[in-house]
Parts: sequence; structure tokens; C-alpha cells
Amino acid sequence: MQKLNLKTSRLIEFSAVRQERGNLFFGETEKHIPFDIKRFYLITHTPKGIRRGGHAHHKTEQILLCVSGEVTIHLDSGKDKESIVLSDPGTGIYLGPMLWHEMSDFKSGTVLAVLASMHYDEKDYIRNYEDFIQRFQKKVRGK
Ligand code: T46
Repeated sequence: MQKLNLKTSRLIEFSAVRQERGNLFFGETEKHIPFDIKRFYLITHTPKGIRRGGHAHHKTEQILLCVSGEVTIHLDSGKDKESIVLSDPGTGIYLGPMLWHEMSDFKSGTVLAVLASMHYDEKDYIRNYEDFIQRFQKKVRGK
């Protein structure tokens, strides 16, 4: 399994039941999912060459899970950057708040599922990178 070194992100290994009749993956709050799920959404039919995301969240925590296909997730804590390929439905990636993230290189047929800790609220988004970096630096100085 790939590793993640960023503090506000980690890979989550879901439970798996692999049988001759097929695979079943499951996740439970507390054990795999460190928040109560308030919302889910799916990203599908992303055309070749498209990059999605490009923002951070003030408070929302999320788990990204590639149900089928393959997608690359780019993470930026403000200090460190890391990219990871998601293709195994048994492995999700937890994204904490204040983590800039982008998704690229969606293979044809990719379905990206997202579990979120909060309802959709555009005010929770930081969509400007300079703004994100300024907020990150302010937080670091405040420590
Ligand atoms: C994220 C990454 C991984 C809603 O109305 N409700 C929702 O729950 C969501 C997620 C989006 N929307 C609307 C807001 C925009 O008008 O759907 C439109 C597309 O959203 P956005 O451009 O933010 O999509 P992505 O793929 O860039 O980002 C999404 C999530 O928005 C974001 O929270 O972390 O996936």
C-alpha cells in the first residue's frame, strides 16, 4: 500500500470480504471513518485531461474512495505536497480540514465516492490558493 506522510491526511484500509463470488468492502464510523457522515457525493464521467478540486475546506472532513477506475489525488498542506493514486475500492483517503486538494488523471469509467462530515456549504470552501497559503501561514505564526 502507498503511504502518506502529510499530518492532515491518511490512508484508510476498509474491511474486505473477498470471496469467489466477488468482493465486499465495508467501513464503519469510529473504526474506519473518524466522523459522522452528513453527506455523500459521487464524481463520475470526468473527461480526459480534466482537473477537479483546487480548494481546501475550513472545517469539513472527507474520505475519498475510488469505487472503480483510477484517479490521482494531489495534496498540499501549505508546507508539504504529496500525490497519491487511488484505484482500490478497499482503500480510502482521509482529508482533514485546511488541506488543499486536487484530482487529476481520471481514467475512463472512474467513480470517485466522497463521504463528508458536513452538509454542503460554499462558505466552507477556500478556492483561492493565495488565500489558503496566507491562512496557513497565519495559523503557523499563531502557534
Ligand atoms: C471536494 C472534492 C473532492 C453541491 O451543490 N453539493 C455538494 O455536495 C457538492 C460536493 C457540490 N455541489 C455543487 C457546487 C458546485 O456548483 O456542485 C458543483 C461542483 O462542485 P465543485 O466544483 O466544488 O466540484 P469539485 O469536483 O471541484 O470538488 C468536489 C467537492 O465540491 C469538494 O468539496 O473536496 O470534490
